[in-house]
Amino acid sequence: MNFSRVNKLITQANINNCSGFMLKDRNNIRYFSGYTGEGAAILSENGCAIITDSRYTEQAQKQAEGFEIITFESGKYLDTVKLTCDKLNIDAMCYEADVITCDEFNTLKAGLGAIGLVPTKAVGISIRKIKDASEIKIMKKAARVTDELLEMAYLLSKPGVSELDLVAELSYLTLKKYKAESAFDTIVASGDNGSMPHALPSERVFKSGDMVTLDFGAALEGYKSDMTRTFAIGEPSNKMKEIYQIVYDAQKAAQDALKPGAACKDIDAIARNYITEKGYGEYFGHGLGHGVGLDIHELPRLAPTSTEILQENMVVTVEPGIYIPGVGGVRIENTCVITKDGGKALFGASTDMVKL
Ligand SMILES: [Mn+2]
Repeated sequence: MNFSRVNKLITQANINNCSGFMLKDRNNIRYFSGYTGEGAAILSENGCAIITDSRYTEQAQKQAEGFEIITFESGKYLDTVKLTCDKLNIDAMCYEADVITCDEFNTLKAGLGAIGLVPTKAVGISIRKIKDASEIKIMKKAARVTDELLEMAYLLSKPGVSELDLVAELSYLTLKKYKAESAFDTIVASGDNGSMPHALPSERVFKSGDMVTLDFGAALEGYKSDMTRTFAIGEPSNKMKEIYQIVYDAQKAAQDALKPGAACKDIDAIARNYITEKGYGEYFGHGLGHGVGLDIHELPRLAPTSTEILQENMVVTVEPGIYIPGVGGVRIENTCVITKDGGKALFGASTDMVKL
């Protein structure tokens, strides 16, 4: 059991006048217990438990060291949760109001009788904002895999290859060569498809003169990396070169400004103001970046409305873009760790324009 993590969660329960915390979010359960399967986790000062069904009993016993593993029988889930709370002397517990459905809540409330339920939002993910040394180590490893996959993407991308071909090849290599998972559904957007920031990969084939946006990442032990590069097949148009240079400069300026104590909205503004000054503000609609970890989108957010301050050992993306319908788009993204000396990209890959 990772006592430091568990104690932080129990402290949050206490602040909410609760003696226990119930987790349903799988990445929260994973972070606090090590268990990666389905079920619920209940954490308290008097002990911690995983409640699951027989498909996962053995796995939970292996993964969740220090947790009591309780297998519920079909139809007995609520009874088992209630018995576990009684056993751990929990009279009120926090739950993740932003994770469970209304239906789950109503069922839980009806089944738990006098045990109080206190709604909380984003507690687990807030604790997860600051990464420890073991997390940063595995994220660096995932980033190196992503760097190598990018090199292979460059070798594979040529006229006649389709967006879906590239997605399929990268997916296979991720699993076969690196025993890793894809961090999320890979985005490949070529030519004028590039104007859609999250375009669905299609059967469109690359043509000479295209720019191709590739947004992807490898995950190891659940920890994700998030990279975007926009590269050229042959010689792109002058317009696309102009846009590339603006996004490149915006990305670099924002990344260079990362440091502990900086306001997330100010980092966003560095890139956004630059792109606006160059006349493309209306073509950059999304936030500049987001935290990354077990989830691909975590806290903090780098966006105009963010109220958060960067701290050492947060891991965030910096990913400005310009997207022009009928023309195409450019996005450049690095995942960066905040160190006391500033932000450091986890990737080795250059953000210079690559022409294949
Ligand atoms: Mn991203």
